[in-house]
Amino acid sequence: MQLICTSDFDIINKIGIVVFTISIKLGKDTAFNMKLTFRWYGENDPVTLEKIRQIPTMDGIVTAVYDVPVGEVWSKESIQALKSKINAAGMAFEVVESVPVHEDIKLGNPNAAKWMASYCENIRRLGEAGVKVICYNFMPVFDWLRSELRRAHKDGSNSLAYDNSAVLSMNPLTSELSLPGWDESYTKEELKDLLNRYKGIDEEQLWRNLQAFLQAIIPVAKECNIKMAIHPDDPPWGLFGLPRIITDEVNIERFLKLVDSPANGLSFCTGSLGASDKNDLPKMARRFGNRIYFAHLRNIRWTGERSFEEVGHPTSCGSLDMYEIVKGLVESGFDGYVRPDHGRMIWGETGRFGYGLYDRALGATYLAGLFEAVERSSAK
Ligand code: DNO
Repeated sequence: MQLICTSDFDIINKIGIVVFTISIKLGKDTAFNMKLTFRWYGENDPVTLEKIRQIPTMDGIVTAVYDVPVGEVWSKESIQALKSKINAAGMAFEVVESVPVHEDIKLGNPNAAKWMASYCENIRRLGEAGVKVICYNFMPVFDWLRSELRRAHKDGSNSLAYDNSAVLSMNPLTSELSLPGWDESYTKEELKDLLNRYKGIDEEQLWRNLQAFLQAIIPVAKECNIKMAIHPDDPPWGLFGLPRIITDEVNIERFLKLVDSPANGLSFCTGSLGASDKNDLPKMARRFGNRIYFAHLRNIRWTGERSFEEVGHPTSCGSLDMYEIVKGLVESGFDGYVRPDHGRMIWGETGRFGYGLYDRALGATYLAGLFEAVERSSAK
């Protein structure tokens, strides 16, 4: 205090230098190994890069080229444009979610080879642009699926929810409901045709098709210094007679061995795997930590047999022990990319379901705090 009041310019200058040195040191000591990222849906996303960059400790953006049909090669210009925008906003572009897999590959039909070649070309182009991790999934026809988009909570927020009986009562061919994950680009006729084509595909056949895909892409990913990170099935059980296989510990072990390479890894999505109360997530985080390259960390609350609703990220808000999950990851040496996942809609926000700004930003700072605490106490 006394020193600061002095008018001696030199002393103030020295203090300035001292203070600066201390803050750098503090910054280092409080940093964590994981890299915090946020999903951004491109120019049309109301959650802008300028807003995202103001979330404390935000390192990078997770996004994709959205205007190219599934399976086609992304232009180098589009990839470069994404990278430049993200870098100009002060963040890194090192994770792509997703490069989607064409249904012909999952079906293992004669066109699969052609689509795999395009997939490999996308890996090469993304590698050239400095991308380090590519997230994808191998769920037939539907991606993530919910029965409700705005489940109301007592505190006035709302979120996505899944009620098994509601889903079982639906027929994807006749239902008028449009749910996230249901590809609206299919007409009813196309969807019917696609579902029919899956009739001969059971879990074992899907495993074989996945293995063929991995055998084609993993060597290319390795060459390009990219880690492939499969996203688990959400929810982790078969639906409408379609097989789902990235669902639990045993199957993930099997998946990693299909092509046992460091380039073949996981996106660890706690909300997806955690929908099944049989999945012990802290144990899985520990067991697979060295092959987890991307973590989607969010909480859910079980509401009945195969039913759940999405809640705020902290442990006390739901059924998953986020602290033990992060501890499991850190102690297994995880130093990959993390992103908060689906948020509730709070503070009157409207927008893309699960992907508003506010609750995901709260989730991001919560996760940053958890990692800082766990990493610093584990280092002792
Ligand atoms: C949902 C997302 C998934 C994920 C894909 C990865 O919010 O986590 O849609 O992006 O399954 O391919």
